[in-house]
Amino acid sequence: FVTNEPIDLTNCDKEPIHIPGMIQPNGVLLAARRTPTGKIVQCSRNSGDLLGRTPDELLGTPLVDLIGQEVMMDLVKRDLNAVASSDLQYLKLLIEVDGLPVRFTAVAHESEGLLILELELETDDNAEGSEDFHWIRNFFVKLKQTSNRYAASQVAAEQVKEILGYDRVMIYEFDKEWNGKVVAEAKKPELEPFLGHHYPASDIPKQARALYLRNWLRTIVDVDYTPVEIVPTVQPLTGRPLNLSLSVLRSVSPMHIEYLKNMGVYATVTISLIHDGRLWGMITCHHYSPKYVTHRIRNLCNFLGAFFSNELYQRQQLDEYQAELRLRTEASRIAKIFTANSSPFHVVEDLYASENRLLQMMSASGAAVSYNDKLLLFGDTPAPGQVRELAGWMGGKAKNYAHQTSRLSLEFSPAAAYKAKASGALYVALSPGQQNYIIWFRPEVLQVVDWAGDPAKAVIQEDDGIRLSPRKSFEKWRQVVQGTALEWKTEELNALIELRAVVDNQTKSDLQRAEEQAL
Ligand code: BLA
Repeated sequence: FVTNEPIDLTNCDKEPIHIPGMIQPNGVLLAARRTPTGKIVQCSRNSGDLLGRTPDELLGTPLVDLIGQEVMMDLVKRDLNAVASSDLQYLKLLIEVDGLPVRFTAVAHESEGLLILELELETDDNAEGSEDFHWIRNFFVKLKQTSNRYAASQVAAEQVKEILGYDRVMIYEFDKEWNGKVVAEAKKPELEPFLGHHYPASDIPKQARALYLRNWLRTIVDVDYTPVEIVPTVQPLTGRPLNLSLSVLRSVSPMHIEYLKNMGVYATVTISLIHDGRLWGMITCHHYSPKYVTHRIRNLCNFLGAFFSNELYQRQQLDEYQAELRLRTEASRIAKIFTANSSPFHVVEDLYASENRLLQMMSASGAAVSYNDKLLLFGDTPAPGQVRELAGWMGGKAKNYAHQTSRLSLEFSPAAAYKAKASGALYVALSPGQQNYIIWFRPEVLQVVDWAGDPAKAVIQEDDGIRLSPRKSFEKWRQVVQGTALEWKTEELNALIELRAVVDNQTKSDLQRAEEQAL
């Protein structure tokens, strides 16, 4: 998707972010042919600063001259494809710079046939080993102690914040349309909370999400950096710019840099949360001044992120299973109201007594029950006439006695009049002819969502017509989700099966009545 169009707010998903031709300045990038004597064919312009050798001095010379025989052989033999995402290994190198030995840490990967080596100066890393074990143990123990996925997310955010020494760490979760929500947050107390904030899918464009599936951890050390060019621009094997998809130094999209600047953020670490080949969320970390994080700590966070992602997913399966059991019990209790009571009067009485149960079981804000030519309304619902009209439409759409939508007014236009109360509707028929039914309602998402803090305070630039700020993002998200409610969950839909007993019972009594009349 290489494009020559200028990139602006309308086409960010076209920006070829994997081939910026530049890196961040906190390291040097070298590209060489992957043979024991392979020559350096591309390098970043800052090589003189860090390695004491300018690009002119490096280009065309064998990489082995710089890094030594042993490391070079290792890199030629190693399976570099495995290094990409989650591999914990990085190299430690001693390179002579202006006559003195200097320590570097480096990561290597392969890009379209070339060996890419990215070197960063080694910083004080003394605590290695025992510290890591301490972090890992703490993380595991604390995660295990939590009882649900939000508590687990909170622990992950707190632990990562502590490990990184960052100002703010958020767990950001995508919905089906790739809009996102901050589901857990650990932050310095004086910072404005972002917990519960929603953002539109376009804040993290499609090609970026695709890239983050392959490259699990990224960092920006200082948003004010001056990008460093890679020379020459074109990689010799492909005739195209060097593909930096798996690079750790890749220069970041200027669009995203602007977004961060507008938020007042100076440094970020972002860790992909992946399950079954799907990016379901990210750990996004913000620091309000420039901050370098060592390879060791980045790798540790990458590992803990992968562990957390897996752990959370397993829990979710368990949570869903338990939720379904609970829901089925609730649903069969509701079913019994209809099947066990002999008189319609008692049915109605019991229904009124079960109002809370009826609403809570489906996390609904309103419900309507039509029974025996009566329409009973619970909680927040459209007017009786509107409910009857809606029941006609939903009954017509029903398959297996049920129909659901979480975007009612977009599918059934009369519902626009009451979309605030009912953008989600879940219908189940209680009699074969559908005279008896229940409809649960959920409000438009916009009615229930708010900013956890004062949105105005999260704004840095507002009146410049630029949308790249959290406040403008929130507005965009509001437009995107207009007329929609929270989705009905699989376990909620599955529980409806318990209400089939009511239909069966009704069918039986109808048959009985018919037989009695026939006698
Ligand atoms: C990337 N946008 C991102 C990333 C995040 C966000 C987390 C990944 C950055 C990384 O991995 O380093 C968005 N960050 C957020 C959100 C929060 C946050 C929502 O902390 C909430 C708290 N972004 C826009 C618009 C465009 C855009 C309008 O908002 C396009 C015009 C582009 N975002 C954009 C691009 C990237 C990005 C191109 C990829 C950056 C890169 O990896 O080079």
